[in-house]
Amino acid sequence: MSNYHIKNLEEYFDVYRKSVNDPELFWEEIAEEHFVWRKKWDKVLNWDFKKPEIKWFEGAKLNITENCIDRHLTANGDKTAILFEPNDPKEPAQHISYNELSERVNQFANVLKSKGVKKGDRVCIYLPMIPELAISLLACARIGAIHSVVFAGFSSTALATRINDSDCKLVVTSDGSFRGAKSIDLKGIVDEALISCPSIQSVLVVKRTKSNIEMKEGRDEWLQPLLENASKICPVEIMDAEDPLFILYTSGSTGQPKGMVHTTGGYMVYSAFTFKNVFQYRNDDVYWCTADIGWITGHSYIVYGPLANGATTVMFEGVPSYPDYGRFWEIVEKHKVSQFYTAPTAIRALAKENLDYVTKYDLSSLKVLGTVGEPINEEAWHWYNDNVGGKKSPIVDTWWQTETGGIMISPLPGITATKPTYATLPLPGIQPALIGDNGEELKGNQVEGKLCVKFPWPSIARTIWGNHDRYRETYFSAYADMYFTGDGALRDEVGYYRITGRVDDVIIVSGHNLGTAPIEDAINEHPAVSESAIVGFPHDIKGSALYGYITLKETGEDRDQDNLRKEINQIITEHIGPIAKLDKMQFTAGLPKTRSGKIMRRILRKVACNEIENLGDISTLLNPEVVEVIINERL
Ligand code: 7RM
Repeated sequence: MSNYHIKNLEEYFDVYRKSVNDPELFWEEIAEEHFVWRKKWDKVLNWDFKKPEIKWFEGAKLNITENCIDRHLTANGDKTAILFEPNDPKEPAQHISYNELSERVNQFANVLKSKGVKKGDRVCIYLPMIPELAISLLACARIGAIHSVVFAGFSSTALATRINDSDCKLVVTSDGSFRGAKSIDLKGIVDEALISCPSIQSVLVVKRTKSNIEMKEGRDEWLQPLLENASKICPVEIMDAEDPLFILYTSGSTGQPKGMVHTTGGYMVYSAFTFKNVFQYRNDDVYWCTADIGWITGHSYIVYGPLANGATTVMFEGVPSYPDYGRFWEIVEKHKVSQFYTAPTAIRALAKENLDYVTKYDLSSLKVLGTVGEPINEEAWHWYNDNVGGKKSPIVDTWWQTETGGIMISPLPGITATKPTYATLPLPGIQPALIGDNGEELKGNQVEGKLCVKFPWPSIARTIWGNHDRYRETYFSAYADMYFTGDGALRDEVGYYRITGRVDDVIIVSGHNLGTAPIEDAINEHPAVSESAIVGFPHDIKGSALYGYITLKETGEDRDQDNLRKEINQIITEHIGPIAKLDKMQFTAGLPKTRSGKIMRRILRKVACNEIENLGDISTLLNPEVVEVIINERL
């Protein structure tokens, strides 16, 4: 029996048991049956969390693009691999078949080679959500170059920091990008960044917006003419399973981002296996993940996981609000999307708008809904379930991290009974542990602690680029022999996990440890409240006191603020107790967020503490403009 595609709950428990009892045998069978290897491994797993060192499929040889492209060509060459939906609904969608993808990746790979890019070189990709973005990842992978995608909403400073950290040789960018009604001058941002990036030798520019840009002689070249002259055949570079596939930067507790390094074999196996199971992908399904490829979700679940399974994966260039708030649902109807994967922040934003934007579209093609990136609150979960899924599409609340490479805890749709706000059960191969205040593992159910993982899985990041010490300190030093996630979680009476939020977000008020997440959950239950974020600030008597930033729904905007403050503290008192009442409440039009929808509490904390001189680089935010408003209106 193949363990690869789990079809019912009994099978899940059976497969899970096998994966824990003999992880090496379990992953070996999956790797063997479902992927193309040029040479098999000598050893399935070698690991030591103390060093830390983790190696999967050592000795094996492969190329991930052979698995994502070439092997599908004989039987499925005409199938759509990438379904590109442009920003402007009037521009036609593009159906890129596996055959066409193969040719375009090979041409791109040959262009990279002609620029002197070799195995192990780092290539920075700074592109909007256009087909060339996915193609450039695969082109790098084909020749063994390590891609480092930088989200094309980041500033020149953030871009330069990332290019320099890993000494990239080449940048792929475009003239500009379309985002709703706006267009952004990407090339100008690259030019500014490159003033301080000595390692960059060439810049390849995709023409997208046709805006006027400067091309630096000897460094910059338009990509399209080079592609047209390049061969459509490019033999793969044979990679070791543990050769790096990509670097992806994630923000840390310090200003310096962490370049998480993912390697080839294990990442491929795990991203493909989890894609198949978490989305229960079937041959004719059209799958859509709305994330940007500049985020790990896009790497694993727009590009590698779906393509390794021969799936049709939608790439959307635009935003959910353009030309109106019905855009997501219009696309679902138009392409008959079967699986739809998005972030809670997007759901909350859309839930604020008129329901007509949803109901006017036929969403009957949907079979599975997914969320990722942050805890989903109960209200948003129900809105998604009722109005998008029509109460018939299971919601997979998927918990994972840039560091984990793939989904770790999630329901299997139609198999695991869902429970709002719960990520439910660990996927096969994942051995979570909850750790108590004294560093002890909390066994049994109905416990709450810090979320760790006791055993390696194939797609765990192997190091931080250029800083293995930081890797050890951040993830392997808090608890012996465990990977520490930085998140808190509880396990309920049936063993379901609920992620409660980052454990760094704890505030001690008069000696009481208060997590920000439960307080925010309570506040968000107020009918006038859209979102909230709590931080601590110094207080003479309590040590720390609570400062809340609260955004209101449209219906709440004309409410009397003093009354609202009283009602909100009343709800907090009911849910948690008077100790958790807020000393200060600032109503604000928005909260500063990362591109994946995570609230940047670091900034809010500084504002609450009046430390507004040194906010660090805020340009990586989705909405840096709200910071100034928050500063000006601080209490
Ligand atoms: C995939 C991704 C990782 C952090 C993680 C959590 C939070 C992600 C969920 C979640 C509750 C979820 N990578 N997080 N998914 N919290 N429920 N389903 O998001 O590196 O950008 O972020 O995101 O805190 O540690 S990430």
